[in-house]
This record gives sequence, C-alpha cells and structure tokens, in this order.
Amino acid sequence: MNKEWWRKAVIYQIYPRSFKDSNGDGIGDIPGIISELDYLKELGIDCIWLSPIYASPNFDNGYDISDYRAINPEFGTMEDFDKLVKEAGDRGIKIVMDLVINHTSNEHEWFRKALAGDKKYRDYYYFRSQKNNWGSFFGGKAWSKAPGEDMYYLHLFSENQPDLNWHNPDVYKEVCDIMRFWLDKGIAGFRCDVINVIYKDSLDNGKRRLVLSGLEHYLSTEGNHELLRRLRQDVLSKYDCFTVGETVFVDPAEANRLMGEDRKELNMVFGFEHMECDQRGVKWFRRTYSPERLIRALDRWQTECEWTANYLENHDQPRSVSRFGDAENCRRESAKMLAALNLCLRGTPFIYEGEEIGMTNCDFKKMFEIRDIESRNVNDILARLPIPKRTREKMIFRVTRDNARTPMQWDNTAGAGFTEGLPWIRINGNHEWVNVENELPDEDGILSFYKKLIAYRKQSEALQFGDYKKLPAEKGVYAFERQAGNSKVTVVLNMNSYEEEFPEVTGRVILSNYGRLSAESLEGHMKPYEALILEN
Ligand code: TEU
Ligand code: CA
Repeated sequence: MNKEWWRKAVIYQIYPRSFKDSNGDGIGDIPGIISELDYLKELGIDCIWLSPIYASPNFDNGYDISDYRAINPEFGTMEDFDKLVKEAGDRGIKIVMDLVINHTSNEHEWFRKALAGDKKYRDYYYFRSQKNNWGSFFGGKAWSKAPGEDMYYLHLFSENQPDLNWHNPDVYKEVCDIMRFWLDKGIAGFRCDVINVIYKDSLDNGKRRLVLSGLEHYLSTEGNHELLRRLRQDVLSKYDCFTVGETVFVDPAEANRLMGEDRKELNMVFGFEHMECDQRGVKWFRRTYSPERLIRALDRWQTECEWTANYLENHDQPRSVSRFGDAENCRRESAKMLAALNLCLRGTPFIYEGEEIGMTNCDFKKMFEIRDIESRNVNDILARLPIPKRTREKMIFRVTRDNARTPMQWDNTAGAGFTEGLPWIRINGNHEWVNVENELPDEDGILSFYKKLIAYRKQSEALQFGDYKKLPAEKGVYAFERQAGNSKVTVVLNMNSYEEEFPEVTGRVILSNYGRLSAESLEGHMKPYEALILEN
C-alpha cells in the first residue's frame, strides 16, 4: 500500500451554513471559517472537507447546485474562498470540496435551458413521456412533471434536483472542466456525493420494494465504475489530490471495487453499514441500538476492506454521542470513547464539526423547527397515514439530519457565538454548557482528549498505517490491536452503558477517559463507556 498523505490525514468536515457567521445574517460563511482556522489548527487537523459552498437555491442546503463555478453569496465571494485556501494552506491545512454531480439544481442554467426546449441541454437530463416506478431517496416518486408540458424528468433526490444524464459526453466534459477549475485553485480533492449511483444502466421499471424501487438499474453499475476510472485518468491523476466517495448500499467487496489501488477509481469510500446498526431497513424505523452490532459492522469493514474512511457523524446523521453514547448521563465519557474509536481504527478519520466538543442531538419540539427537505418530505408522506402526529414527530426528531445541522456551539451567549443575529435554524439549548469556550481551558475535557489523541496518532506509525486485529472481549467491548513493525497500540472500548469485564491486555496507558494511570488499576473491570489506549 502506498503511504499517500491523505491516508494519515485527520479530516474535519465543515457544514458552512452552521459553522460560524461573520456578518450577523444568521448563516455561517467563509469569513467565519477563516476566523476559526487557528482553532482548527490547534485541534490538529490536516484537511477540511467543505460541504457545498456553490451557488444554490438551497432546497437541499447546497446539494442542489445552480452554478458550479460560483460561491453562494450567502457564504461570501470567490475572493473569500481564495483567501480561505491560502490561509488554511499557511497553517498546513488542505481544503477538499464536495462534488455533487448526480444532479444539479432545477435552477441551474442547463436545466432552465432544457425546460425552454434547447435540444442540447434537454439531453443533459432525463426527460421521458412515461415515468417508471423508481422511488426517490427522499421518499415518494423519482419523476416529476416538467412544468408546462406532458413530459417527466428523473430525480433520485428532491424534485429540485434533476439527475444528470451521464451517457451524454457533453456532461462528462462539463464536469471535467468544473473539477479542473477547482483543482487549479489549489484544493486537495473531492468528497463525491452519491457517486456510485450516477450512471443509470437503463430506465426500466425496477423490482418493487418498500423504498427505492429501481435501485438495481443504477447502483454501482459497470458503467459507473468505468466513469470513475475515466475521471481519475483524465483529471484527478494530474493533481496531488484524493477522492472520497459517498457510496450508498455498498458492502466491503463493492467498496474494494470502488477504491482498490489497482482499479484507479476512487481513493476511499464512506460505507454505511455501521450507520444502519440502529435501524430496520430504513432509518425512520428504529431498532434498539446494540454496541455489538456496531462492532460487528466496523470489524467487517476493517477486516475486509483495503482501506476505510472512518466516521461516526456527518451532516446527514444524528449526533454520535446521542446515538452510540449517553448524552444525558455520560456525555463526556462516551464522547471520548467514540473519539478513541473513530481515531484509532485503521483508515482515514473524519471528524464532523462539533463532534470534538460532544455536541448532541437537538431537542426539537415542533415540526416547524425542522428545515431539512428530507424530513419535511417524509413528514408529508407520513401525515397521510393513520399515525398519530406525536408519534410521527418523534420518529422524525430522533433521526432528522437537522440534528447535525444546528449551529456550532462556540460559547454560552444567545447566539452560541455562532451568530449575532437570528440563526437560520434553531440553536441547541444545551449550548449553555456544551460549547468550545468551556472546553478550551478544560484539561480533562472532550476537546483536550481529541487534541491529545490526534497528536498521538500523528507520531504513531501503528495508528496511521498498522495492521488491525480484533481481540477477544466481552459483548459490547471492542478490543483491537494496531501494529506496524515493532510498534503496537492496543485499544479497549467498553461501548456498553454498564460495567463490563476488562479483557486480558497489557501496556502503558497513553489515554484514558477515566484518568487511569495503569491497566492494573482497572482491577479487571471497565466503567460504562470506558476507553483505554495502551502502547506495547
Ligand atoms: O446524501 C445521499 C444520501 O444517501 C442521503 O441523502 C441519505 O439518503 C440520507 O441522508 C439518509 O437519511 C448525499 C448528501 O450527503 C446529502 O446531504 C444530500 O441531501 C444528498 O446526497 C443529495 O445530494
Ligand atoms: Ca453570514
């Protein structure tokens, strides 16, 4: 395996809308990000992944792009962007952008021209006189009627996100140019949105399923693989950059096909299997979380994949401490345990803004507080079924993507140090005590734990590149070893909410979330959510 820089990088995801507002309009922006670069440098990260900052009508908060070469004015100007790349670079931090090429916004010039009947642009999308039975990722059908005509267009996401026709060579050329445009500005790569569904094999009806009928016609098709190889060959290989694919519904074997070094497609992929351990098929249907199921999924990817992109949170997922930890009674301990998990597994770790201070799910009370298009669509669909309103709301609040999208909590003031104005989405009430200002001076805080762990990881060949081996342990206790040459790190995580037996491992304590100085001091049992990192 090559030891490229991005394998050992610690990557931090910023959701620009919610990170830091510099001008009081309640929306995070690029100057806001620049003002916190020192904070990020202190944290020790190497690279920032920016969720979309392109021009967008924001039906899906920037994942509906209306101009791939323009900065959304809400976020600032192109000068601001260039300054961000420069200032981050001065601090040794690289910038990676989101590449959303399955679809554009319905307000993109291409789609507007297509609607106006321009033949060239018509063929950038899928217009058909008959719709098929495909379902949308956001619930409902994947086809909508083109305004003013008897034709339908395909959209795997919302109706404001028409799918691009990747059979059209002009689309390929346009996207290559867009990628070069940003790479030439000095960015270090792309996080590629739903990248394994962009190439549709056919538009035939799919096998009927509860959700996403049609999937078999576009999921990880051979044409999609081919396309990724061409993008790599024609564009990406000319730059010192990497890609991480957001790849839906892939198992480790398919993940390896998408990122295998010899296949020259993507560099790494985000899997979803571990995110499904508390769901039944679809995320709205809850399954009681069991640490054992999470461990099994992670272990499978660790064992079977050439490399992994590790994450416990992003802008689409609820907060990990509310999900896999205990946000009420053991927030600090469980947040640190999850940090140890994410940063000690084999692979490139991704931290999502606020994760490093143990931000929790938001205590939403009413549906009108929810901004996310997916949640709102699903609410509309569920409202037609005989489900009591309260039940419906509870289903949605538990998993809504907005849990991760509430503003970053910098301090305990009304605007949480995020804004001086009215925030675009509600601020979590717990910003009074869960905030950066509280964490900064706290040697024992979650943030300090992250800093120590990142610093340790940086000088540890075992954590960066070492082999992974799972060790025998009680149920819900995740014990594994990372080894490179003579250097070995042993990680033991009690992911249970109760005490459990400590497996028979030894070593010098590097980090503990219960202030342990030696492994012996555990006397054979671990506290709830206890984490121990040992060096041998
Ligand atoms: O997400 C794709 C995706 O699979 C999710 O929408 C997923 O279906 C959902 O979040 C799980 O509940 C990407 C982006 O990360 C997401 O923010 C966008 O909305 C979506 O693509 C469309 O671009
Ligand atoms: Ca702003």
